[in-house]
Amino acid sequence: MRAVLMYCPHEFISDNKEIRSIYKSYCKTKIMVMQKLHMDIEGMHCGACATGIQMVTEGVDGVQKVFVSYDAKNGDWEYDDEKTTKEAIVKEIEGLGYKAH
Ligand SMILES: [Cu+2]
Repeated sequence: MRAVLMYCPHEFISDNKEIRSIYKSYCKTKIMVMQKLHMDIEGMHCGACATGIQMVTEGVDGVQKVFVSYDAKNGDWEYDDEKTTKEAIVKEIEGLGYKAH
């Protein structure tokens, strides 16, 4: 089943898990706030490396948005922290032979 992303009109985006859970219980709207993750990536040697990391991590269940930059040697992810973890995303990247931290 695919998650539907809806933002509550009363809600503000917070990185704080406790604040988000308070909002989740308050609001009648089903809220799914994505966890934001920024990591540096070591070992990329061309744009295809970035594309590969992007495609593989997009395939992780719960990952909603990915942008990997070869030029900046880093990436940004948005994921549902009830479905996946930072560790799971890192594991996929390491499986391709890169380091992410
Ligand atoms: Cu490459």
